[in-house]
Amino acid sequence: MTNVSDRIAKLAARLPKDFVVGTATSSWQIEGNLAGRGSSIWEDFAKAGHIKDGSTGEPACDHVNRVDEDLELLKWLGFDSYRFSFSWPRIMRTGEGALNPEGIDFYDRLIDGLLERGIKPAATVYHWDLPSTFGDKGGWTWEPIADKFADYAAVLATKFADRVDSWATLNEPWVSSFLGYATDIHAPGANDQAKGFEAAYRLLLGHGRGIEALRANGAKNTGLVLNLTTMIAEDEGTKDAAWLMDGLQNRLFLDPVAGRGIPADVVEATRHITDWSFVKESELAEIATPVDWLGINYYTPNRIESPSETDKGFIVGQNTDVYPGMPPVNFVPREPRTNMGWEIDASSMTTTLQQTSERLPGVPLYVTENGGAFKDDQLTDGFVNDQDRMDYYLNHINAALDARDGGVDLRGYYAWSMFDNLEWAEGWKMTFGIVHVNQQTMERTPKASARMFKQLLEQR
Ligand code: IFM
Repeated sequence: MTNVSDRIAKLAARLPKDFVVGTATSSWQIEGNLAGRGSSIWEDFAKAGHIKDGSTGEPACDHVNRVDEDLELLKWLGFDSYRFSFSWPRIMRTGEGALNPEGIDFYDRLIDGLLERGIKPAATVYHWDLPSTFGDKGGWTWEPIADKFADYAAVLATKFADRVDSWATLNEPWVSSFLGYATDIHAPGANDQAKGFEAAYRLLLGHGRGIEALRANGAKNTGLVLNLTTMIAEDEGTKDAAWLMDGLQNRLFLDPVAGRGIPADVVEATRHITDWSFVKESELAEIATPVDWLGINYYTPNRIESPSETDKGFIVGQNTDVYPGMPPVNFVPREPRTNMGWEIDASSMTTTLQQTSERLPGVPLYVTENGGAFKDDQLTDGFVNDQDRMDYYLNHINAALDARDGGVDLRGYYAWSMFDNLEWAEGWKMTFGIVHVNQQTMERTPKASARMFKQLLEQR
């Protein structure tokens, strides 16, 4: 293998100057300072014992208290943009009503600090930390939630639209609905397949109303972030299942946004689970409000084959639960895999980007998350030599540029994540950061992969 410096130089040579390179985080995963805000469904979920290592959200990466240090680190690394999310209960403790001045101050400091350092703030309105007050009422299955979300988006735009460069309404609504409502892998853990579909729909409606509210209050450059991927059928017998899985994860979100409504094959395949009576034509029109851009979070392809006597896939036990309506299949991720067990296949990212640009023609795309948790994350003698992660990034950024060279209107790429952080129900067990965070002292140490980004951005 050519050495890393040569690979960085080659990549830098093909990286367009106007191609945005950034890194991403989310509020619950890094902020901490729970006393400074209202409660979210993730604290409730943590208290109920659902987080593998007993993490609670406090101190996470203690980012609220260390924001200046973190901003300096971002500047040192040379990123063009930083993607972060607002914590809804930090803006309004109960999700509505009086603003929380401490929370507004924090995001003012973060956004101003980014701008002072020449880094574009890329904000996400909702990355999963729903106020507990709304969670108690049914969360994303509670009918008024889309309007509550639009009101919250309006508050954010009023306060920050003058300085935020780009806005995403939601991060990965598929995860919110099917991990949080169809199963109990994520908060709130409703474990009800029908609720999974209703939550997906109300999230989409929240997106449609949220984007209108953002724009009405001055926000520019507004979009949505979906976790999309390529479904690979390993045998003839799983071709239909792969298409349905594509429907459940990709088309269920892309089609309504593109104005094509809920995919008919998904409705048909899930009639025994839900009657879809919550869908209204007039609301589909709101969901189809054109977006300025679409973000794609890509990590791994979904490779499936017909079930056999021997379980081959690592998530066979839970396989179709997160895809309600799917026939039994085995997930068969190939080697190499990340610590999460996710197959590493950069070429599938190129395919996902090409496919999405065909499904949503004319809309600029961004890779808003991409990265991996790896075994070589360990801090040794003050250094983390995360060769696996560097290899992953070099291959995937090249794959993203392949899609761009092939005609996809891809405008940027964000590495997930800036920090080792709370990987939701996995707690600290899975670390995706390019910067190591010592869980006791909170000391930040840039890994080799962080230095790789610095070199890449300097050489571009
Ligand atoms: O950590 C998450 C992030 O919050 C959303 N996208 C996937 C990442 C890795 O699982």
